[in-house]
Amino acid sequence: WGSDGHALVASIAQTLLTDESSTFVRNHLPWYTSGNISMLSSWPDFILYPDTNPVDYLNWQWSKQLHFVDTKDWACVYDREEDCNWSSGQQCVDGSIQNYTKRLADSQQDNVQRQEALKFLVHFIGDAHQPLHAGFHGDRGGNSIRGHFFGKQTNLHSLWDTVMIERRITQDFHSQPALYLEYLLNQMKTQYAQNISDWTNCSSSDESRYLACATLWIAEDAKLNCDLVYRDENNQPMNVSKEFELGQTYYNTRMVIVEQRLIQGGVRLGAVINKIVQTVG
Ligand code: DCM
Ligand code: DCM
Ligand code: DCM
Ligand code: ZN
Ligand code: ZN
Repeated sequence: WGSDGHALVASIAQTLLTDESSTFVRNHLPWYTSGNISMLSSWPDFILYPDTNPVDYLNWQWSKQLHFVDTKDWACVYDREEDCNWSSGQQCVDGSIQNYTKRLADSQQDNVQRQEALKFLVHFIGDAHQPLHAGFHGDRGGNSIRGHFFGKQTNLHSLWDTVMIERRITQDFHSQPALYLEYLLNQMKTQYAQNISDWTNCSSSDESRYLACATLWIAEDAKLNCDLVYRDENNQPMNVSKEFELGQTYYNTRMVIVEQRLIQGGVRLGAVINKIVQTVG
């Protein structure tokens, strides 16, 4: 997601934190945030680029691949052993979520390490819910699929990261992300109230022993990609060899999914932080 998406996921999570968790995040973030997890939710993107971090961006390039994973083909299946470089250190969004939940829960880690772990975790649980952060191998998560949205040049990844969300906030919420947050919180409490306990469960997955079920979330991304993300308004598959022309129909039908994923990401991030704080005691 772009900065709006990450801030929304973090703000949704913030409303679900227990009192103990609120204190915990305040103690594991810089003082100037007052424990507001959305304030540094885009920090992992911010450090990567010369325009936002000219002095130091080269030192953070190792973390670039932790934002996503590529699946092998059009099978809509995520294979964690193969797709997440399991043998060479699990350098993908799935492995990084497992890694940073463990570090945050580990009181042996020093405060600098745990602060960094919290900032990464808030961001990566968001990215794990952007379907194209588990895109097909060979199209750079949709960055290589170019085309037009309402006549304006963009690519499929940016469309899902930022363009659709910004359009929604501009058109329906007076360009105010805070009003959109209120709307999403209301959706969470009404439309999706029945789903929350499912979403915070690892269900049948063998991940229940972990603090976060990232493998399951990424499997959901893979399925969404085949069903909806990589399909145009006539239900035809999209790929790098052809420019797309998308507008109102794609926007209407996919925005519902964007919103569901933002809410899911927020609900799960809140639950994971609460679980970590319980574990630490
Ligand atoms: N970004 C940036 N500077 C760049 C390229 C991208 O600040 N030169 C930001 C824009 C998006 C975010 O990174 O908000 C997308 O990051 P990702 O797709 O890794 O989540
Ligand atoms: N920063 C950020 N995201 C923003 C705006 C600013 O991550 N949207 C930067 C400001 C500081 C840095 O993050 O330079 C704070 O991180 P640290 O305490 O690790 O230096
Ligand atoms: N990205 C992705 N999958 C890839 C490559 C990149 O999801 N295989 C994401 C990470 C960034 C965005 O796309 O958020 C832009 O990447 P870059 O800055 O490498 O162009
Ligand atoms: Zn992205
Ligand atoms: Zn990211």
